[in-house]
Amino acid sequence: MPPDISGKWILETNDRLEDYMKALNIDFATRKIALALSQTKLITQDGDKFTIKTCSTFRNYEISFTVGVEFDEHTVGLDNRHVKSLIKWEGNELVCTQTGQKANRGWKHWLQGEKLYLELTCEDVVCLQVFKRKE
Ligand code: VLZ
Repeated sequence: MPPDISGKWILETNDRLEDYMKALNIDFATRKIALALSQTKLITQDGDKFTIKTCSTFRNYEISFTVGVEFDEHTVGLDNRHVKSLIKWEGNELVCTQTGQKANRGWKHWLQGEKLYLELTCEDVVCLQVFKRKE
């Protein structure tokens, strides 16, 4: 059984988010706003089907996917690129590969203790976010 990462999670710490956004060529103004804001992850998980909403007062971003099924992802409101995304379980980590213009792009989620971790990667930059349960 894969871990259950569903729920409402609030960002606690953020490491190298600005470098990650720079690697994606996100503009200065958007980076400054994004950095200043809190983020909430709303995750629903029903077997292999997931929805992950990344929410802030500035902008929201949502994906829905089935584990093991590649889909077209348009990163509207982030860097606005088109990528092919494939998400798989690798042990207890939920791992996404985003194939497109940017090399080495993807993310992974895992649970550790009471926390939800997210590593966001683009080119040589790795951003680490840690979330705690909300409510
Ligand atoms: O999440 O890829 O949970 O899509 C920074 C956004 C990058 C700045 C967020 C603020 C990337 C804008 C989130 C708020 C939306 C991401 C995946 C893994 C699911």
